[in-house]
Amino acid sequence: MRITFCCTGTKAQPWLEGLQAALPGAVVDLWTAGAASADYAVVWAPPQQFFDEQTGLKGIFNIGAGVDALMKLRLPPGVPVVRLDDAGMSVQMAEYVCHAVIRHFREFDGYEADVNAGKWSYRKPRSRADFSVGIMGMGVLGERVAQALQAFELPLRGWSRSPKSLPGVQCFAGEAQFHDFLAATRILVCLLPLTPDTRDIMNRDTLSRLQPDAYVINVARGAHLVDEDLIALIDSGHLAGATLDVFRTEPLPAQHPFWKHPKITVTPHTSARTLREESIVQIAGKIVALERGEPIAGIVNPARGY
Ligand code: NDP
Ligand code: OXD
Repeated sequence: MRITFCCTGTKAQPWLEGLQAALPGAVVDLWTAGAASADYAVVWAPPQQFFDEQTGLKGIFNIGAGVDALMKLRLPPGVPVVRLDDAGMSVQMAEYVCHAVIRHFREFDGYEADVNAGKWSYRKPRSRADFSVGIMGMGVLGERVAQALQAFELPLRGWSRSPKSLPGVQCFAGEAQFHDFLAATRILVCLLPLTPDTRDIMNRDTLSRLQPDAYVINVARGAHLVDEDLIALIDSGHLAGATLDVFRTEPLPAQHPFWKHPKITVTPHTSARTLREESIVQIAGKIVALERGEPIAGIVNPARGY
């Protein structure tokens, strides 16, 4: 069995060694233009040429949860595309989102500024009931985030494509319930996949429907958010601010207003990193399962785009 590795922006050698160790019977190679076609591909944002040449693939493994970069390419028809299914990302995402929610709710950003100015000051405790957290995208990551947030007793709501029932979470589904979901949300967390249905989903209209003084946390993809609409709503006072981990252009360009905005916190797409060892175990296990003709989780539905 041949496995080809083509991951833009990723140090290849440790992956090649790890995959080889996990699948000792396989030949594991770094893809080069013109290479013979392999059985399985391990990829992150490969060029179109990769798929044009690799015509014998039986499976395509993406080393991330989001497959939006892959979905833009012409993929070989009928070949399963498999995304990472947690692989150590959900606990990181839970840490990141809980930190951002609590930092905002408890006004730790304000305390930090006060302390830096040498000020010993108190703020009036806020009511938990006023800080309903709404999670858009209740999949592998969204569910784990909701589970983690339950410890802090903030009201929780979740929105997904198909209806769900989760203890302690008020669940909304589909376009018909989107506005109701937004209307009572004070802290909005985006954990949607980027698809034609979700691109630009956080815009002037939808963000205006949130509770006054709402806060936005985007940890999914930059193209979910219309940047200038967010800034306009923060500057007009409708929104309190935002924590953003993902951007339309990454790295975030030096002149982008997000960098210096006093009410926006920026992190460099780091909320849930791909963990190499966990990912290799997952991918190798799924390759073995596919070879045996067994079903696997995490296959992308091309019609849905995630
Ligand atoms: P999943 O596929 O497990 O979950 C996606 C969720 O979004 C599902 O609940 C799905 O609904 C819902 N959804 C999809 N389309 C719509 C829609 N049109 N309307 C309403 N709900 C919708 O993905 P993950 O949880 O694993 O990952 C989510 C995203 O997080 C990734 O696609 C990626 O972009 C991003 N990500 C970001 C990282 C970072 O470091 N910043 C790291 C990892 C991922 P349903 O349940 O009904 O299918
Ligand atoms: C992912 C990411 O999709 O890291 O896994 O953004």
